[in-house]
Order: sequence, then structure tokens, then C-alpha cells
Amino acid sequence: MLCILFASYSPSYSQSNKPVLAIFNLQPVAPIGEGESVQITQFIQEALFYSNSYEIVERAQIDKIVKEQKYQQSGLCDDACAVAIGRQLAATKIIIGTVGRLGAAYTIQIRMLDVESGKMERISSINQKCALEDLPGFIPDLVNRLSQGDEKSAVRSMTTTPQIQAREVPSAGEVWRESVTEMEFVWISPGRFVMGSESGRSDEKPVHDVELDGFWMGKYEVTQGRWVKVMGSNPSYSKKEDDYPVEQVSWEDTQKFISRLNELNRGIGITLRLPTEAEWEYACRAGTTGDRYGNIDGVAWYSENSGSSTHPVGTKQRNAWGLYDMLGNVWEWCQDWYGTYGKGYSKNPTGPSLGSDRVDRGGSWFSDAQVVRASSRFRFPPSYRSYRLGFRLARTN
Ligand SMILES: [Ca+2]
Repeated sequence: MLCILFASYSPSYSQSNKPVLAIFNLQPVAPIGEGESVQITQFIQEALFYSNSYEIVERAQIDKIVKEQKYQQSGLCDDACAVAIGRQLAATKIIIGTVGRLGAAYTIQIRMLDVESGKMERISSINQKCALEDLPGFIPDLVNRLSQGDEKSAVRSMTTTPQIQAREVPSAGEVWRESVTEMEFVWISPGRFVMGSESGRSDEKPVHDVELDGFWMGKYEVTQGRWVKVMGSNPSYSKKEDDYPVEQVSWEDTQKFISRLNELNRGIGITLRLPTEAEWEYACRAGTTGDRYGNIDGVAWYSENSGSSTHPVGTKQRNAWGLYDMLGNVWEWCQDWYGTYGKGYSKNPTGPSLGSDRVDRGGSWFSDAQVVRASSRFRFPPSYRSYRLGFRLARTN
């Protein structure tokens, strides 16, 4: 959004060497309302003031500029706009962020941006189960972690102007942790592989060359604990401990989960989604070309060893790229509509543009060995739910 500013304000600050910090109202995510987000922003402002590390811009000064620009402090003003307002206030740093609630827990994420460069420098977050009046007791921890910058590496070179500044390329196998659920993702380097199988079923043919850009792939299937954290209840048929994979989720359900999680992460420049079918097979194979990335009993929970049940994620051997349970445990939804393969090379394929079923991959605790293969394909309507069917997430950028 364009943010046109008028040179109508000339702030002045004392001659301390402390960074001048402007704190914008946190973006509320439902069910949090505007009033509650303003209150929580004030808690953060107080904690930053008492940290004695910053000179804090008075809220009235921010309000004045925002009012002149006819923007609300949150919602209508994106990061670039907030940086521009920070510049107008002669601030050197700004704080922006989001506040939502997952069940009884507040989830707060704050980011510090450098006004001169527009770059995000620090990020900190908390998930705290408590009443609003008790929240101030936990805010200093949030603020301290921001000052220490211990999550700085998690955001690497994400900036408010990613289209201009080149993003640092992660190294193969690097792990990124999503801050709301603490789900781990592994960086899958760009590459080329042969998709499908000549010895498989007819829909696994023809084998064809596929080239993919790099992406982040969920290290594990999404668990029941992570699902509950984001959605508030557990749909699984086999309700067990937090580290069991969630199942009984339709493709449509996964989209609601993803949309809510992306909303909670809004502003830090990431987009979570399901993997494409080609990404899934590339990540599953991890450089191997056979049916599986290891001995089936070593790597997968399937009909012969599962005891007719799902198992906690990550309890079988991982593949060469650090991913667990790509084969077995639960089937995994992919983004694509199901269709037949085309012939020849393709780059970053996303499947047919229309269809009636979505793709599922990897087989489950219920599957026979012949199905539990890297190239094996399955399909269900997007509204279908099953105790054999779950998912994992991917992240593009
Ligand atoms: Ca699986």
C-alpha cells in the first residue's frame, strides 16, 4: 500500500545514544479485538520503557501522524507504511506485530524493524495461557528475548522490501522453526529428479524429469498437539498424545488450519501451505531412486508393523534430508488436484488446474507394503476425512 506522508511533524528527542523506538498497535487477530490489542500494546510499551534500553516515542505523537495520514495504526498500514511513519517521527526503530488467542493462550509476536534500512532485525513471540490482567507478568520475557535477539537467526534476511533485496539462500538441511506452533521445517535445496515409477501402477507413469526451486518441508506430519494449538479441538479418530499425527482432517480442513496459521504469522514474510505432489515426491526420495528411502520396517509404520494404529511422529528412521514418516503412519494431503502425468520435463509443476480429487501420498499405518512407496499415488475428494489421512506443511519462501 502506498503511504503518502506530509511533512507536518517535527519531533525532537533528548541527546541520549539510545535508539528511538516507535511502538505501533499490534494487529489483532480474531477473537482479539482492537481494544484488547491496544491494551496489550501498552503492556509492551511499558516493559520496553522499563528495560531502559530505548527512548520511547509517545503514543500521542504516533497517533497524531497516523490520524493525519488517515490510517489506523494497525490493519490498513503495512510494514513499509509503518517504517515511513517511523521515519516521519524521527524514530530509529519501530515495533509492530500481531496478537491472537489460541484457546486460553495469548499468542503474541513482535518484530523490530530498522527505520533507515527497512529491514526486520529482531523477532520475539510468546504463547501464554493466562487472563489479560496477568499478561503484564509475562511481557518482560517477550521484550527481553527481543533485546537479546535470540530469534534473529530464525528470520534471517527477511525484509520489508523482499522484492528489492535478495533473500539469503538457506543451506541444505537447515532447520527453521515456526514460532506459533514451534513446528520444524527443513530446507530442501533446489534440484532435479525423475518423478514416477516404471514398475509402479499405471498412474505413476510416464516417469518424467521434474525441476524444483528450493522450499521448506515439514520435518514431521502435523501432530494432534499442533492442530489443537491452532484450531482449538482435536478431530482425530484416534485421540492420543500430542505427538501423534492428526487425522480425520479433510483437504478443506487443512486449508482452514493453514489460513489461520498464516494469519497468526502475518507480517514476517512467510507463507505456509501444503506441498505440491512433485515437492512431496522429491522430498520423500531425498536423492534415492528406488521404491523407498530405506528398509520399510526401519522407516515406516505400515500394516505389518503398526499394530493397527498411528504412532508418534519421528519414531522411525528419517530420510537422507532429515524428514520423518514420509512413508507410512498417515497418508499426507498434497496441494494438487489429482490427474495423469504429462510427458517430458517440467519445472515446479502444480498439477491440473481443475479436478474432483486431491492427491494423497506415502501410505499409512493401514497400508500394505506395495502402497508404501515414494511414487505411489492416492486420491480423495477434498471434503473426505479418514483416520488414515493427515498432512504436513511446506513453506515457499
Ligand atoms: Ca506419512
